[in-house]
Amino acid sequence: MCDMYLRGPSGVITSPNYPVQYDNNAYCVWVITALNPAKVGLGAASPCPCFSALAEMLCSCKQINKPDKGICCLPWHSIHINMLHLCQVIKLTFEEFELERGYDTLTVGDGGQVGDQKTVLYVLTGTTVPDLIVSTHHQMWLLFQTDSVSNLLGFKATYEEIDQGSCGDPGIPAYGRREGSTFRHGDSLKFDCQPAFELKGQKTITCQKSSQWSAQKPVCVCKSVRRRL
Ligand SMILES: [Ca+2]
Repeated sequence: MCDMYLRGPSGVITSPNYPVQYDNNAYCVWVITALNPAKVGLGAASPCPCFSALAEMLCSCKQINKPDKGICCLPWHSIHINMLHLCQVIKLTFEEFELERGYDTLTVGDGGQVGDQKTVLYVLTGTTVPDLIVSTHHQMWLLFQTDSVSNLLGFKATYEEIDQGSCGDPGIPAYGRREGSTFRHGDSLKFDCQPAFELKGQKTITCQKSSQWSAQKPVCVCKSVRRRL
């Protein structure tokens, strides 16, 4: 339950016991690996950075070291390695999030080395539902740690494989509008709110090379109405 190796293309991750409170002294690890065979296509684009690591994982034959000539021994059939297109990364979207602030944490990292400080993307805690997180590799790791007192509801998140080079769809704020509908590196999205609502946060966010948006998507809050006495 607590140490799980998950595969794409999609799935759900919850804290232990969810939707009941998590345990004290929890230490849970998840590693998500993108693997969508449907994305393996002939004559696809040139290999991306995630390519070799994933190919190594899939293949055991030695020819793997000669990507221009080698044959990759995929489980379902053999295929010329230079024709593979396996550039999928992991998008994590939170639905609920409730951890004891500062004492219970969910650390999210890029790649498959759980706990590697160099690969930490976010250390999440508290009760604000985080925005989506996208890895830059074909793997993402999560580490859930709690202390010895006080436990809350925990978290529920869904993961999904998406094409590398995207920050993922951050959604549209309730009572808001969005200009822009592409989420590739360098793309920007502009937000505004319906009448009677005002925008809190950044009006424009940009998809950065790190596959993270430059800021969280804004929210639309009701304009304060002054009462006449
Ligand atoms: Ca705690």
